[in-house]
Amino acid sequence: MTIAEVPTKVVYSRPKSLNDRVTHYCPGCTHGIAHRLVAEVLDEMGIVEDTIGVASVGCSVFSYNYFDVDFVEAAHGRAPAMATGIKRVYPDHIIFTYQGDGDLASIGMGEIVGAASRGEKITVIFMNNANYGMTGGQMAPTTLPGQKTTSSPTGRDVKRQGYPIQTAELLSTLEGASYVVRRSLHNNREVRRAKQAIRTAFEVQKAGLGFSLVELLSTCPTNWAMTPVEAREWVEERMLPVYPLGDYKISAAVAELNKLEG
Ligand SMILES: Cc1ncc(C[n+]2csc(CCOP(=O)(O)OP(=O)(O)O)c2C)c(N)n1
Ligand code: SF4
Repeated sequence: MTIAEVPTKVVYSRPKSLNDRVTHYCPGCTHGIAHRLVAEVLDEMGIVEDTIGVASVGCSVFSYNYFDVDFVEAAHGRAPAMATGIKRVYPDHIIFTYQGDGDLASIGMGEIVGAASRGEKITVIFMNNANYGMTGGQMAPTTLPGQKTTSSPTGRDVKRQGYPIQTAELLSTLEGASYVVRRSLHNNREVRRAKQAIRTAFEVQKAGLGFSLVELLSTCPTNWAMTPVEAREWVEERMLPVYPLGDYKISAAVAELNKLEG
């Protein structure tokens, strides 16, 4: 048997809704993994033609280059407001925002609280990498106590700069939120669990059940000054205790939907 005759089975290929282009993300950055998971879900649900993404500022500002779906770009923090408007004009479309922690939990905190409390039928993918990645690694609302950043060179002092904002926990207190969970991208098992959550978040929107958000603990090896492997270990050792993974809000209707889908 020649090599050409050996039977092969493709088990891994590029999702159709991800464009074939060179990434601008740093080696070891988990933005790329999150993009892939979202694209896999859009493909599997067959909603690519009906989906509109809203990009935010931050390293993922160029996410519109990677997804082969309609996309708009929002000003800093305004993605949930823009997504709200689009969803109201196109209620049959699937609308998602893709936002970093600087974007969502700092300037955009009012926008996300408003959208969640109103129960807007949008899906939010929220990347928490504990700093402002794109602009050079400054302290973000999510920066850990004691964490050194370019704007907190001696470490975040909670007496001066306050405590980290736990976004999933905060938003889960709002009546309008239907599905709010936190997952992580630091190892293969958690990546699989993250994909399942992203799928559920989009299913919630498809079923018209209201606001859904998946917070994803993410790496920023460049600004953390770590190797990709060290960055993953840092997520596990340092971020998980401050940001426990879990299901923070699952409305009764969403629980019913999950049961139906097994
Ligand atoms: C209104 C406004 N304020 C500030 C900025 C500068 N800015 C651009 S990206 C960014 C940081 C975004 O960081 P984050 O949302 O954490 O995303 P990451 O780059 O870490 O993925 C900031 C402050 C801006 N573009 N617009
Ligand atoms: S700066 Fe950080 S968040 Fe931005 S692409 Fe690089 S590793 Fe990712």
